[in-house]
Amino acid sequence: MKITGAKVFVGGPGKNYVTLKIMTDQGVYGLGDATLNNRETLPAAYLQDYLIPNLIGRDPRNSEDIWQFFYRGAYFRRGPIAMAAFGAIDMALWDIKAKLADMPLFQLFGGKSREGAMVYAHATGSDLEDLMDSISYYQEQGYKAVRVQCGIPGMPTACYGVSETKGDVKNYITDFRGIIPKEEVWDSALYMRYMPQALARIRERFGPDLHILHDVHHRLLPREAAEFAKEVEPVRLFWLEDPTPADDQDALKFLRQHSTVPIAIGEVFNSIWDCHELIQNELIDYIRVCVSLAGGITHVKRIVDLAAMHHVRTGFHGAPSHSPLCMAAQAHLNAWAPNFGIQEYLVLGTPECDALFPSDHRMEGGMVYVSDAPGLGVDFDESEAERYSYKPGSHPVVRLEDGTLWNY
Ligand code: KDG
Ligand code: MG
Repeated sequence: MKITGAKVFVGGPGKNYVTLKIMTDQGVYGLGDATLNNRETLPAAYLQDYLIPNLIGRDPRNSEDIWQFFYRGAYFRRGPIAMAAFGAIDMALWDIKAKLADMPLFQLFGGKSREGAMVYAHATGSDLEDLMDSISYYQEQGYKAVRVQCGIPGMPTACYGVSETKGDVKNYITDFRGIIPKEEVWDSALYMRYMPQALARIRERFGPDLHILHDVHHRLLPREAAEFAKEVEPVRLFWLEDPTPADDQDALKFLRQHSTVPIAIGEVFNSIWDCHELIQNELIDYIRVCVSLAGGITHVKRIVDLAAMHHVRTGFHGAPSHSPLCMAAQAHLNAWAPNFGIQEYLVLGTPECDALFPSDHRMEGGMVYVSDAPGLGVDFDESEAERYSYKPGSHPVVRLEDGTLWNY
């Protein structure tokens, strides 16, 4: 069996999904996602210029050897662009393998450990009242877990994960006005004064059963993060995400000495080498990598297995930029993983998105139920894809009031 060709598409409804399709001489094809939010053209170019020419003629069933060939062959290891490109190939090869076996992908990992996998939604508000309405909305939809982010009185510009005006549901992660980023201003002292009591009021209003998550988005210093984590302990958060910049792993040691709040980290990681110490030293509770940016199923499964040995559970990244292909690969891992924790889930199912990526993965009552179709269980409609093209976008850049550059 041989790979005969591969194509890359960039675009989607309000997103720049990077979709890879690998074709074989037996008519079976595989699909993968290489979307690197706001840098989408780069994994696409890596695939087109270097990886696809090296795929032609290879046996697609040898996904491990192909992964090693690209990873070791690049010489310059890791990094989000390369790992996203390797990840898309790997995802597509697992899709092919499962289609050949005529099985849904989770069967190749060891079958199902659960029927439904709990997901969390993003509740957001320009202020606390607005956020409370948003939480109620998701609760009414059946969600058992919500991430809560709100505007902070006196903060010079919008905080991470919130819109500037009441009820506005704009996509606050990508600004499609161009590649020159918007600049926001952040004040850690205001945040630390306001947010703990806001979280306490949310717990009071919604009672003990709702799973409440909160994302600090790398904005606090280690000492501040420890103080914040200690203060929010009575809220009993499901998790506190990215309390400090994730690249300083020692910061977590200090936080751990001061608080028992569950910690989730890893959406910016792209390899096991970024998180093995955090996992082995049991400094985190949830690992947030995603299949598309961390080298695909082959590599992420290694992270999941290491995490399982250290009581660290999964909480895969699933921001709005993740395509239904990445979310499907994660749905299969979530169905299998003995150490599944939760899945971030932003509503993908617009009619346009469903037309581009038809599938019967199902979300109901705050749980995702994985498809039983062979492979990833998601298709890609190339004629629909012709409607879309790349749109330049950017993340905001954050500064302190005196102009010092800070972490988005
Ligand atoms: O592209 C960046 C986003 O994926 C990130 O800001 C989203 O923090 C995020 C989350 O938890 O989904
Ligand atoms: Mg996050």
